[in-house]
Amino acid sequence: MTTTEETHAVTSQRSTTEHVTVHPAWLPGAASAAVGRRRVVVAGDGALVSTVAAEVAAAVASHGGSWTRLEAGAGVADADLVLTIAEADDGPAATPDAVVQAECDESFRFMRDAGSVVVEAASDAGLLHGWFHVLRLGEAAFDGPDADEKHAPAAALRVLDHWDNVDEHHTMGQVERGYSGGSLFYAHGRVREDLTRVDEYARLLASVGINSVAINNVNVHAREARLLTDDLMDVARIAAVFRPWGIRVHLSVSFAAPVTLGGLATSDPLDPQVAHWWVRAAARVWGAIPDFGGFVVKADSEGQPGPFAYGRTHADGANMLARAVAPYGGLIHWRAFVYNHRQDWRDRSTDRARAAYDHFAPLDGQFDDNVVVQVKYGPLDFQVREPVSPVLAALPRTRVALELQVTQEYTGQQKHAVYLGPQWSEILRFSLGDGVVSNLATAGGFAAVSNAGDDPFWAGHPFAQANLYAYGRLTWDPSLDPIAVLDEWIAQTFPGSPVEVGEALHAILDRSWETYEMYTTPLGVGFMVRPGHHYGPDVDGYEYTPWGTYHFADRDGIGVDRTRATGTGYTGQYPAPWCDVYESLETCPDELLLFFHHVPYSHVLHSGKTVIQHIYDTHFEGVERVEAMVTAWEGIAGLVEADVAERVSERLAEQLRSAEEWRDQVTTYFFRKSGVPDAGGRRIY
Ligand code: GCV
Repeated sequence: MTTTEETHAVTSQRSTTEHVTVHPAWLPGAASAAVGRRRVVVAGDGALVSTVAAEVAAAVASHGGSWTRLEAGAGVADADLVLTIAEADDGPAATPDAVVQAECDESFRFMRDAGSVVVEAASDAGLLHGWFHVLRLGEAAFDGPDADEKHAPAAALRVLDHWDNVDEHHTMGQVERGYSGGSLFYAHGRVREDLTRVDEYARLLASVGINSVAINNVNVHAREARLLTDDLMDVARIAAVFRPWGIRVHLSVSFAAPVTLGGLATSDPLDPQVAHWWVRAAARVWGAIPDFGGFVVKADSEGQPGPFAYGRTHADGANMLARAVAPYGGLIHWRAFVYNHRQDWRDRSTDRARAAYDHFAPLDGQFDDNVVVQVKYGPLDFQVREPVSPVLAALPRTRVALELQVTQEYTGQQKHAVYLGPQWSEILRFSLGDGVVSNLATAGGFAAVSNAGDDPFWAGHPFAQANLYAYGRLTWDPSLDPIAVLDEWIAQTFPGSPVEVGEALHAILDRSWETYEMYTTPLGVGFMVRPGHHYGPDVDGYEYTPWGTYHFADRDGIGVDRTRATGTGYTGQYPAPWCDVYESLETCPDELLLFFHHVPYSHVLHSGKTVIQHIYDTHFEGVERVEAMVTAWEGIAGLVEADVAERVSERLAEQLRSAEEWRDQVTTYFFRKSGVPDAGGRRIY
């Protein structure tokens, strides 16, 4: 059958929803041109094979090719591209229609023989990944030498968490730490009727291998809690939109739900009535959404309820929930972000960085198999520079997910162009015990806070789309070079652009993470942001607060002594060699010096500069680099679409203003504290 009858709509051009013209991100119509002009065969059964078929149908309809859909195992006709489910010895591998299989084999094989391509997958999810691989390669899929490659994700879980509130008027905004307008899922206090953009978003996520989303804030307020009850059928509508893209939906739930929603007197995890309440809740949820993914829980953290109130451990809490969802193959993503947010700043012995390890390391081996302990990449909170969390090495008998932040809470809030691929790559390649990735790959995976919203550019800053793209690509294959990933994003987002466009985008973005670090908080000390919204400089903003994020700058020096010898002992949470590397001033890397040590301003870094001169130099150079970004952009702005040009220009102007503000406040603050003049004699206020 050669057909265009598939019902699923495929968006490949700018779409217009609710009077907003939406940018196609990295999947513009041009992306499908190489496939669309060829003869394509799609063979096999399964819900996601139908998605692939619809994609192929749309591509050939736009570009003049042809396509055929065959039964699994049918003799394959002459074709340029065959997308097929592999014949398994023990029966069909495809998932049953309309249900995304949990943790199936998502791999695919890519074979090229004299310009003809066969993509073969064990499951329909794998075939969808294979399809997007071909789309990403474009003409290059068909050019080049014969090939036979196996592609498989590094880990089973590749999740995006949305910190979306249903309530548009929430004090934290509709999307907590969201910089891209309102929520994609909710409007006017309820789930949107029109989920067209959710469908487009799901396609973007599927194209980079994301297979799960959590659709509400981990801070679960009263309105959001009702997603689990009154609004469950609306959640089912969202799940139905994600399903054809191989993405399972999760909900964040409140540990106190048996009390707040169920009217019980307690949410003690060892109380049988509480366990029963969750068993019934799970039965309701999976009854409505058979392929529901599971629950995300932020417990005993920043005011959220948890098992501590009942003298129970986090294993007690997580396992009680895990048992309720286990019959359905559900997961509990239990966050390790647990610390005392009401500490006394006068108390130098309490170290927030220690908290997650102190709470969770003793529980290793006590969590049920369907609990995934979700660990932020650093011990504090998504700072521009932190050491990799030692918790990732402390739970060898636990499923663990590494949590990253695509939304740029502490990295410029999508007003600043900051490509985070290099940061994530550095974390993913860091060797901690057996290596972060091998620890995660066994059974865990990756989660990240999404940066997407209902902004026409999805992410506020058009360049922030690159972070969403890179999160998917790097968690599928952490060995990828983040700059090569950026190159992929540029090629797909600006197809057919003159070569200068790509060059300028690389000039702006390749080292933008480092640039942001230069003009903001120095040498790993962190924070120095305005309290509350976390944008812009305020060196002492958190210094005398209960949040545990201090720099301890005085007239003589700066930094947090986290050594075993004289400080909080945090270095002792690391396995060898890091416990010693970080302990010693001789071996501690410059970029983390102030995270681990309190040193005088005159301390000489490995770079040969004093700490104070490093602070001056990096802040002046950081601003110069932003000026160079602006110049690079001005050179090509006329070569890209007008709305993109306008948005980027406006954001770069703000980045420059803000970088100057950071430079002037930070250099002035440390000049006033230390009394040491800048050797370069530059203007300090
Ligand atoms: C959703 C940081 C953010 C909070 C966020 C929290 C978390 O503290 O500032 O907005 O809460 O992390 O990860 O739970």
